[in-house]
Amino acid sequence: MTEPTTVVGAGVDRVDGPLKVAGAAAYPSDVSYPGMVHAAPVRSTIAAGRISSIDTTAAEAMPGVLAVLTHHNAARLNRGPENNLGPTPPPPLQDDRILHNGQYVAVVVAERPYQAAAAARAVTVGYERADPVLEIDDPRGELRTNPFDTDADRGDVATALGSAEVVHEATYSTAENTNNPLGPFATVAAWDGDQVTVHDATQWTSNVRTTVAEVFGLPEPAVRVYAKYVGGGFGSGLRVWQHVILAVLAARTVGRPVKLVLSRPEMFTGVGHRPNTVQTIRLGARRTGELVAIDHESVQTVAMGDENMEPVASVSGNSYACPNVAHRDRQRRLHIPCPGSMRAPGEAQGNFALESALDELSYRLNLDPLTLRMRNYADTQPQYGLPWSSKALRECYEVGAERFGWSRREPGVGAMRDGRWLVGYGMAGVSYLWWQVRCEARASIGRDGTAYVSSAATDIGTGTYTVMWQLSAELLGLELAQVRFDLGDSEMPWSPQAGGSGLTGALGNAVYASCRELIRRFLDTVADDPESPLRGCTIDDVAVSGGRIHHRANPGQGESYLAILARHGLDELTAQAASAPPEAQQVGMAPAGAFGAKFVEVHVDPDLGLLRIPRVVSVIDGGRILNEKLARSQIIGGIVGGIGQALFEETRTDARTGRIANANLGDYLVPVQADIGEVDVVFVGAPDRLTPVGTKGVGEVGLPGVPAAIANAVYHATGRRIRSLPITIDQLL
Ligand code: MCN
Ligand code: MOS
Repeated sequence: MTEPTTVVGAGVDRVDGPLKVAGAAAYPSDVSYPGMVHAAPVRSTIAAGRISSIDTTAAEAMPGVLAVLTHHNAARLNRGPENNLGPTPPPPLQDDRILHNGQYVAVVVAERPYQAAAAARAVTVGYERADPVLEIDDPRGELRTNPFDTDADRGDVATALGSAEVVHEATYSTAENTNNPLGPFATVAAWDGDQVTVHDATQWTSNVRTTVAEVFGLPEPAVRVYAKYVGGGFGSGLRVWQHVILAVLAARTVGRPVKLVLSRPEMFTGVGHRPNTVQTIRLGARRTGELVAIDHESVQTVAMGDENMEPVASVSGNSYACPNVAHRDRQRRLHIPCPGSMRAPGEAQGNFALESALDELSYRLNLDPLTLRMRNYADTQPQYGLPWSSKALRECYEVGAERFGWSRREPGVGAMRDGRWLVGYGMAGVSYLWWQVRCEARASIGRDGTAYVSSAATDIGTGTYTVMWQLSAELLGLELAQVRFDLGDSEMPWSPQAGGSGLTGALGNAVYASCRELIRRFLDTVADDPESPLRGCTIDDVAVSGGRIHHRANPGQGESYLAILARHGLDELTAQAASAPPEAQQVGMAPAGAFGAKFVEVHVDPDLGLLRIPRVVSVIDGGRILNEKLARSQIIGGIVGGIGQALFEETRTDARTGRIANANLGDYLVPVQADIGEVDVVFVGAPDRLTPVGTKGVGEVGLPGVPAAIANAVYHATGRRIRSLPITIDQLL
């Protein structure tokens, strides 16, 4: 339909950049209403047991305090709906049970934020303590088998392992990590009769609407949710957490708009985290390197009374051509805040185990780690045997090896040095899962010559506004300046979450569908118009450029959108359409997510245990890239997150009280600028064949593989195999 233009693909600057730099983009915590008051939660200081008493009289008497809600006086609420990420967290303040340290036990509403915070500290809670279950291997915690229904078994793993020429078995573990988006999560709720408006730091406005409606027993149209700008989420904004419900409840109770902003410590207990894992992998191989069996079992942690969807071991099902594969996930219920998605959920942990195990196998076989991956390359999707909708992982490996200088790698452990530093080269591959769901968009063109395209989607810092603006311009044959793309309002056409690296695909295809539908509406308008050079044309006969629809074969024969509107006395034409994820079996292809090859150089000071990462090369097949500049930022962010997971991030829970001991950015370490060396990001591959726009997601694929490549490089440098993340100084001394 459209001629390719330079609009898409180009490194267009963020359309929301100037607003953000100038402080003019209103994040949910910036939103204000006349008469607005403030809420502050009170959190449990024990991990398990019951509330035996709760005294709010002192708090209620404090200046500015309007209400203190506890399980005694809070309204009974419904639990929100299930969706493709699992159930909604249970509503807060419904009974006296304590299931984790940091659980909300009350919420204070006051005129000023500091008054609410002070009064929250004056609420006195008495507890009846029980012994908390806090360790992943504590048999008192229920061990859930196949909790996601993703366990799979192909071939005969036991027999293949029994007869394999080489078997490698090891256990790997990853620490609990906490999402720390820069923007604190905030909810502003304003009721007007039986209608409520909610501004929320969410990755999914449509879901907040459905959930608030269900929890408060409202019809969906009574709820409107805005998330125009979100200060990051990295998965923590996928669910409707309890503070959102607290804010809406508080606003209804006091009859005033309420703002609730989480503090950083509250972020550690209230908006999810990446669960820790213990994983056992067994690989069977021929001496020549061909894998004959993979067995992967993962145990992860989950909360009491809540769920988290996070398949970890399934990475082993789709990554390599291996006839006998079994993978199993297990979840241990503990008295901890509920985990949730954190950038590359499941994959971040599973890939570390699998790609570390392969590296170990390569040394056993005396094979180059890259050669081992190539030897087991999955040309077709290994579980279903279908051809991939696109896969340029081989090219990722080749281009990455070339740019990194992998051929300069001395195979021996400890063989490379730079002065007193030991030098190590490590690599890992990533085969990211595909995720796409239905999405809707609306497009219109009016008499001012501007196209307006919208969807309820969110831009959590990724660049959704910008790439959809570009795509709309291309699909309608307009300049960027003639287009407006808007999002972040649940009244707009329904959108799925910015999650699973799937929004660009889902929304891009919805924008494609709605723009095509809009062009059809223009063609319908002139179908019998004797004055129109487009009369009788179908969508397949035409192309668009320069604000005109014209014959594909003869660009001179056509007319502008404006001419059509004017001649027919129309103010505008509008079309709404949806994308639908294709059925793999129907299209005869296995839907492919992004692929990546990660190469890392480490320097280790053997006397001091210092570990430096001077270089990372990341080559990504993301299908068609809509904006190289933004997509590169995504991969760089993923690399930084991967370095965080590998070297720094670890949420520490006190074994007695279940209190998170490092719930602040002073004690919870994340990488800083000085920890990041040279970062080289390259995109390879071709548009994916599954959808018209041809994109694959890149929001997460940058992260997995980095921790394994680092651990593998550390082994190459030092001969120490670190099987637990994060890698700390003491492990290197
Ligand atoms: N993009 C592109 N071409 C493609 C695919 C993507 O140019 N073929 C660019 C676009 O700028 C797009 C961005 O990459 O906006 C991410 O697109 P996509 O991979 O589809 O991911 P989503 O839009 O679904 O965003 C969510 C994803 C996830 S799941 C997490 S976790 C994550 C991530 O994005 N959280 C982020 N990246 C983040 N980046 C920021 N700044 N903040 C977060 O919280
Ligand atoms: Mo991403 S962790 O799926 O929001």
